[in-house]
Amino acid sequence: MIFWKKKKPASDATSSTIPEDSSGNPQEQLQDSQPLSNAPLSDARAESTAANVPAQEATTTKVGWFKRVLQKTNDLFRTDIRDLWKSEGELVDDEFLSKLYAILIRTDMGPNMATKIKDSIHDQYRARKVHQEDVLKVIRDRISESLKSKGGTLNLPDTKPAVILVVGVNGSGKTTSIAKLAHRLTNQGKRVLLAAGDTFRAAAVEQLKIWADRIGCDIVLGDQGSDPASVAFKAMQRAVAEGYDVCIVDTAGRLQTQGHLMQQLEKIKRVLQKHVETAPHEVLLVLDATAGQNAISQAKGFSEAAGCTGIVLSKLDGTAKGGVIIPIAEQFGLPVKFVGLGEKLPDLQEFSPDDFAAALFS
Ligand SMILES: Nc1nc2c(ncn2[C@@H]2O[C@H](COP(=O)(O)OP(=O)(O)O)[C@@H](O)[C@H]2O)c(=O)[nH]1
Ligand SMILES: [Mg+2]
Repeated sequence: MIFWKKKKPASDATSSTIPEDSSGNPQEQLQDSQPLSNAPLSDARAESTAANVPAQEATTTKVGWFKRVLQKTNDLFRTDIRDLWKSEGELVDDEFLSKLYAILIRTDMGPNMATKIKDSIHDQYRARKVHQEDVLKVIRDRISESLKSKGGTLNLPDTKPAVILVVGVNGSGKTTSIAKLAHRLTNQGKRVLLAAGDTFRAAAVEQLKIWADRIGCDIVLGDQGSDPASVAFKAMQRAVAEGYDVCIVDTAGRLQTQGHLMQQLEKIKRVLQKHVETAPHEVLLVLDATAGQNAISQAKGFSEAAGCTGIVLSKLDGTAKGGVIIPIAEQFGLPVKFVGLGEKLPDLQEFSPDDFAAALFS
């Protein structure tokens, strides 16, 4: 077991893009580490200088931010919807309604929501001429209304440490989301301790360690192949002893069908509870927005088995089907707490139904 203690403050990170570690050979490890070869991690210099207040975030509104990353969906939607109007006002008949329905479905919002919207337009405008702005307003209103209770912020206790367990399938964006979350909490003045509980791959531990260094937070590491529950144990011991505000535990990717891995998750939870009875306070399920609705639906059983309390929907920037958040919020019965909108540290936003609807359907 190695305790990784960040020595330099985050503002100093420009002097080194790669943290030294106990192996003494960080370069070699980097070459082995698949996730470390991507741009955001190799671009530490540029990012770490901007980490505290990213220029874009500081100068754009939340709607603007959503809009920028949901551009692909918004572009497609706007082109499609514009094509519905041959003249300024279009007659709302069966043909119009079925074309509108098809456009809505293409955003991946799912048949439930698309039907609700279609029915609203039918009820309000049937056999009358309708303007584009009127239809857009109905779409936005119905979505905002339906997602109203589906957003949510982190539910952390006042007592220290708050404990967040992060779960999901391989490659869904768990480790990156943890880094973004730790960055966010650190910027709010909280002392964050990370637990590198994905001990399957050395690269996974290394990946989180590099993020921790860049953020300027501490991390507890386990050796590759070691029991993730023992990493959780050490991390909790330290979080309690040293008064950390938040402890975030990374885990290896798993499927609900992998019984032994689900049991391992239970073991991790029990270990967390040994130190703090009420832990974990959040079990965040990270879902990949680009995975498609079916893949995401399959995670429903997982979320129930793992006792998830909220969703982080990652990679929303990478999809032209940004509407997918709607069926997810409907199906899972869990609040969408955050959305991932890119690979860099500031690319995590609290999910706001109104801002989302405004950005996507305007
Ligand atoms: N574009 C984009 N890429 C992301 C986002 N979140 C994660 N990724 C990328 O997805 C890949 C897998 O992420 P990782 O955090 O390692 O997944 P894990 O296996 O669940 O821990 C990495 O290349 C990340 O950079 C996001 O919000 N947007
Ligand atoms: Mg990972």
